[in-house]
Amino acid sequence: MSKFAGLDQGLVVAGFGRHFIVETPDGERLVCHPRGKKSEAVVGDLVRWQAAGDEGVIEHIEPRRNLLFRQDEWRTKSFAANLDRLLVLVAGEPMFSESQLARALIAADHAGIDARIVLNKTDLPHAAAARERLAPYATMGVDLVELALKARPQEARERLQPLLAGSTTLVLGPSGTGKSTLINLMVPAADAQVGEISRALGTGRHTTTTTTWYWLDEARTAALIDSPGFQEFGLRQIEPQQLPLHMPDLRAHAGDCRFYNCTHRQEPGCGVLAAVERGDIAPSRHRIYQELLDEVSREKF
Ligand SMILES: Nc1nc2c(ncn2[C@@H]2O[C@H](COP(=O)(O)OP(=O)(O)O)[C@@H](O)[C@H]2O)c(=O)[nH]1
Ligand SMILES: [Mg+2]
Ligand SMILES: [Zn+2]
Repeated sequence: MSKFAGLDQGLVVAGFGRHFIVETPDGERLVCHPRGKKSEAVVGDLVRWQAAGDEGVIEHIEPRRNLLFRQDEWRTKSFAANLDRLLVLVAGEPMFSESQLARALIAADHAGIDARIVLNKTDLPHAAAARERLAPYATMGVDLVELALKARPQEARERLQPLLAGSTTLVLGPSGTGKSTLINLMVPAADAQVGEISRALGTGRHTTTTTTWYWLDEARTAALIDSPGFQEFGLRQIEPQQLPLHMPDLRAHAGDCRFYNCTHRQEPGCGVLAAVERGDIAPSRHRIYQELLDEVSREKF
C-alpha cells in the first residue's frame, strides 16, 4: 500500500501554475499548493493532499492513464491528464489552420488518446471551404462531427450527448470557434462551476483564463475540459522516425519504401511519395509532414 493511501483524495479541476484547485470526493473545492518547487500536477490528475489551514498541499499524484502535452524547444506545457477523448473544434470563420489541427491529432495519437474533429458554424457559407480542408482527415478515418452550436443548438446537443456521456473530454480549438458556446450549451451550471473556483481562490487572486474542468452531470460521471493554448503547438516530444507513424495517411504507405530509413522527402522508391503522386495522400498533408519533420529533427537542447 502506498504511503499516501491515508491522505485525502482529490481531482485537479483548475491549474494556475503555482497553485491548483482540487475537488474533494464530496464536491468541495479548495486551493492546493504543490509540495516543493515543481508544480507537476495538471487538470485531470487524481492527487493525494493534506490540509494546511484552509488550503492544502499536494503530496502525491496518482499514476496517469495518459497526458496530452505540447513541447517546444524550451518547455513542455501540459493540457490535461487522464482523458478519454480529445475534441478538436474548428470552423470556416475564422478559418482554422490545418497545421494546428494536424499537430493536435498527432499529439493525441502519441499520447494514446482518441481524437475527433468537430466542425462548427456549418450554418455559415465558409463551412464549405472548411469541409474541403477537412476532406483528407475524413478519408484517413478521423471521425468528423458537423454542428452549428449557436444556430442549431438542440441538434448539436443531441449529437454531442452520446459522445460525451460517461467520459472525460478535452476541447481544444482556435479562439472564436465556439468553445465557450459548446461549454455553455452542454454544461448548464458552467457559470456556477467557475464561481466555485473563484470562491475557492478568494478575492485578490485573479482568475486568468486557464484550463478548467466542468462536470456535465450532477452524478459527476462525465466531464468537459476547456483549455487555452491551441497556438504554439510544439511536437518536440516526437522522434523524427516516429512522425509518419502518428499520421494515419502516411503510415498506410510508409512500409512500401525501398529504404528502411526513408524520410519520405525525395528518396527513390518511396511509397509515401508515390501515394502523393497518385492522389492517395493530400499534398497539404505531405507539406505538413515535411514542416514537422524539419521541426522535430532540429538539434535538441
Ligand atoms: N454563425 C455561427 N456562429 C457561432 C456558432 N457557434 C458560435 N458562434 C459564434 O462565434 C463566436 C465565438 O464563439 P465562442 O464560443 O466565444 O468561441 P471560443 O473563442 O472558441 O470560446 C461567438 O460570437 C458565437 O456566438 C454557430 O454555430 N454559428
Ligand atoms: Mg472562449
Ligand atoms: Zn518513403
